[in-house]
Amino acid sequence: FDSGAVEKRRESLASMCDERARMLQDQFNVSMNHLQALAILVNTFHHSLNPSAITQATFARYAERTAFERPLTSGVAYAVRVTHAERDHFERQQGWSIKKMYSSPNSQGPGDAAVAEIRGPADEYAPVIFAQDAYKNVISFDMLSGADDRENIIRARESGKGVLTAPFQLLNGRLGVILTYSVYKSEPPANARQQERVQAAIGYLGGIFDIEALVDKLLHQLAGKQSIMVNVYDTTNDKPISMYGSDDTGSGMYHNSTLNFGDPSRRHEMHCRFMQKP
Ligand code: WA2
Repeated sequence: FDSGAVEKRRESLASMCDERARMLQDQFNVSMNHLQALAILVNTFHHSLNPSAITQATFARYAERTAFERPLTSGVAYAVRVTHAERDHFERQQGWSIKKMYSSPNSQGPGDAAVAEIRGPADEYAPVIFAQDAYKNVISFDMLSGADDRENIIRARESGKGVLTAPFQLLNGRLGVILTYSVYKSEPPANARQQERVQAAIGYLGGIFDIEALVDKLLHQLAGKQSIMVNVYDTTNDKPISMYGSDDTGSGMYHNSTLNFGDPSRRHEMHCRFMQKP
């Protein structure tokens, strides 16, 4: 058949796919910037004031009213650093005790590895103290007790940058990725050593990205949504993890657009196909 027509079709698929990838990336970037601003807000009005000017109620209200600034997130949460020596005092002050995630011995969740790995008293904890209403069920849970959250927190405080988990099953059962910014007692210089950053860390602000629901909403806003099929993958490891879409099989042409979510240690791709044969 007509090779000119095939070429046209290929170009049209490429441009639609690139447009969607760029749009997703922009929305991700906007959300990420606002999470960084929220980390600064918590530092300024919680850690740097005595008494703190933030309560769960005011945090939840502010987060809800500024949610439009973080279009790909379904919520935000803030976890504070607590050493083992501070634990009793902290728990009495809060009126609740620090809980482990995925603590059921029979749970089949992604956290099982973490449960086996972290036994007995830890030397430090990262309990959530503030959360947007949709995630207030995570308040009091130690974010260092789940493998994905733990790795993200450790990378965030060492790097001083926004870092991203792979997609994993959240406590609410949904698939999500978490973007974390560390909060520091005093902002380390840009060239600070890793160890200085780790010592200065006092808390961790996380944005919860509900990729499935929010990418769908985003793509529906685009014309021609019916004509192409979109899949998003975390391709950091050998085995790609699906973040959005289903049934990425079928023959025929497909286009691969790269996505940059700002964390250099993770890779993402968008794959697009036409729904119909020409
Ligand atoms: N937030 C909500 N649900 C979750 C979750 C989480 N982490 N982990 C598993 N289910 C406070 O990076 C710091 C939020 C973690 C931030």
